[in-house]
This record gives sequence, structure tokens and C-alpha cells, in this order.
Amino acid sequence: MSSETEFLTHIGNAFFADLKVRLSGSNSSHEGRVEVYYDNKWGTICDDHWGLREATIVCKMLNFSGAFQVGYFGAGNKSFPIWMDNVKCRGDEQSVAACRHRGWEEHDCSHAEDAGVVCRNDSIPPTEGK
Ligand SMILES: [Ca+2]
Repeated sequence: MSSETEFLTHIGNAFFADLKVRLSGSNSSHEGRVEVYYDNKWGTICDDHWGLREATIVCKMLNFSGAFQVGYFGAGNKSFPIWMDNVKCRGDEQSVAACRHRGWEEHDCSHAEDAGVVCRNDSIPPTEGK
């Protein structure tokens, strides 16, 4: 099973084409450190304000029904940017890129704060036009 998927999301005037997300740093496909692909580079998300609501958005992007809990799965590669910080989601976003955050690569974090998720282990096929 692929642990990454592509999303196409329109938020106001912003256009998030092909935002990819994957889970790293664990042996299971349903949990791990959240890594997002932006500006041609994989990077991480700081865990400031990171909670179940934010984790749920990431898990749904990966076709799980939701998140079981947040977790820490080690530091991302030192060369990776920390792409997002202070992420706050409403809960109905199609992509974590649509949640409020400080701005790409704007953060006060280190990789010791890389956000992780434990998704409900019930991957479901993508649904069309909900
Ligand atoms: Ca912060």
C-alpha cells in the first residue's frame, strides 16, 4: 500500500497542487512522522499546537478514516525543512496545507518537535466527489 497520496485543493485564491504527505520513522504504514512535499522538498511539521484534529486531516489524506492519537516518531532528516508550524485545522479541510499555519518554513522549532500521527488502521479506498 502506498503511504503517500496526492491532493488537489483550492482554498480561496491559494492553489495547492499535488501536496503529498507520507508517514516516516515507523515500521507501520498507518503511523509515523508526518512529512509533506512542498517546493520540491520533503519536510516536516512542528508539533506546536499539533493535536487530534490536525492528525485527523493527515490521516484522511492517506485514506484512513481518522486518527487514533498523535505521537513522536523521531526527528526528520536534518537537511529537511520544517515546513509548517502552529498548524491549526478547523476539521473539514481536504489537505493539511489548507489549515492555518505560520507560513511555509516559518517556525521556531527543531526536528525534536517533528509531528507524528497514529492513524486508525483501516485504510479505505478513495471516494469520489463527496
Ligand atoms: Ca511554534
